[in-house]
Amino acid sequence: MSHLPEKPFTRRQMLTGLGSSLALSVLPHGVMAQTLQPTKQTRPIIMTPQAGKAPLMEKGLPETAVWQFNDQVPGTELRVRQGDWLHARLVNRLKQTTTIHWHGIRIDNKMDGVAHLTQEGVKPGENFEYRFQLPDAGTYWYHPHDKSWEQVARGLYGLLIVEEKNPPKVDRDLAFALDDWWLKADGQLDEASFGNIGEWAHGGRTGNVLSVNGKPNADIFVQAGERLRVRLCSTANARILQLRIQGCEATLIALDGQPLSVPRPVTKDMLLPPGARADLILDMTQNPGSRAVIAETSDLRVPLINFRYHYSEKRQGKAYGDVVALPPNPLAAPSLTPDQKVTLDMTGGAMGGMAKAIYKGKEMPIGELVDKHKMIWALNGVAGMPEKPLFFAKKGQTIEVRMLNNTAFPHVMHFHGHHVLEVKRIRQTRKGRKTIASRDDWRDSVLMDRSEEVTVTLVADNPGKWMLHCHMLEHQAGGMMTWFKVET
Ligand SMILES: [Cu+2]
Repeated sequence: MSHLPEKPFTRRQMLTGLGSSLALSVLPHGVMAQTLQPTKQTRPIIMTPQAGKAPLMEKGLPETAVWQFNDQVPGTELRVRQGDWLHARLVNRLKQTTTIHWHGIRIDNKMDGVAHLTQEGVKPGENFEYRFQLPDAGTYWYHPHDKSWEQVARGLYGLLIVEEKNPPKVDRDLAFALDDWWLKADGQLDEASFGNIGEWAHGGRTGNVLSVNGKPNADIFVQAGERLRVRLCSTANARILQLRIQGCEATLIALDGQPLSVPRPVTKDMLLPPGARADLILDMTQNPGSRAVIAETSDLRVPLINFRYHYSEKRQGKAYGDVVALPPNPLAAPSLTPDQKVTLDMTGGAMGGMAKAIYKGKEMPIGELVDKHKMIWALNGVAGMPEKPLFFAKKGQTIEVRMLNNTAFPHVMHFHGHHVLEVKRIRQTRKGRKTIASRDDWRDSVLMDRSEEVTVTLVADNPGKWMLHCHMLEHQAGGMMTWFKVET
């Protein structure tokens, strides 16, 4: 297997080469996506994916040819109230089939937007009506689930915010889609890297340029003493973002849309894998004139969100008290004695030693899998969608899923239509296998390091056919996917 190709440029190199400087860039205020508030919605929101251009790089540099919803990256930021219905009409102006998947929503199965499982891909020029209720408050997103390794990487995604009936008191509520792009020196997508099997077999297609709501970074002016709610969503197709927050007090209040039972102060770098979300309360505790930042620290090492404290006086008025937990969403608690226990054995990839797997019902050696079918990963020995689901559940059953990462790479396992509770995590250390304390956090996207074993439980209470796959989109395309069925 070939090694990962070198990325041609870091953004700093690219900017230096083009005579610009990151340090000089100041974005105008107001970098937020367009917002629609369909609370009393009678007509559908029109969602149009099509080719266009987006200003992903610094001002004055060329725009990037992308695919985008409603002429912007990210697409229209949708804000609805918990319990409301959303009616969206997909109008496909791409040259290939597409869908919209509403990531993290415990949705009516017919509306889940998974091509070939819950609907057929919508053909070019055709429409599809999505109409569903939002049972949980929180931070979610939408993206195609049809050739998503290409469509999401080209810019098709947007944020979906479901507001609490009584949201916590903050001065501002800001949402950011954080993305990772692989651009050439001319600012255009490196098209040759799409479908590169070397990327698929390693950590997925990670890029050389990051974006915040479709811009190189965000500049937010704040007043000392302000309290912000900041929603972060990783729309990267493979990069695990490592985020460092400095210059303010950060408290984590929700993950993947679901409130933490006890908010946690953020004291070290936070990992945000593809598809995951984190809701934070940021208390701007520094003095006027200071700065705070949310920066990426994995390898690109760039500031993503800059908070610039005004020189004015501290915010007057009543000080905020301790950060309190958000009201929980109506999720059923799993039984301590599961009705079924299933195992998910993850194999394949570079340095994984997978010799063979079943593909479309036929066992074949790794050479044939890779060369003929671009399959390089397997779940329980099957590459690609298996004919039979991982499990059948009767509605309301508690299912325990023990996931074994027998590969040399991290993965982020995404459950559709349900959220899961981690009950056990075993990590491979130099001293042997070590059990890590599990938090009682609900997740729809579970990050697993190489060689880790993670056991989760879920209440299978949402009838239908649901996908379970790695959200590193090249891993999914390269075989890491399965499904489960919940009966009515
Ligand atoms: Cu993966």
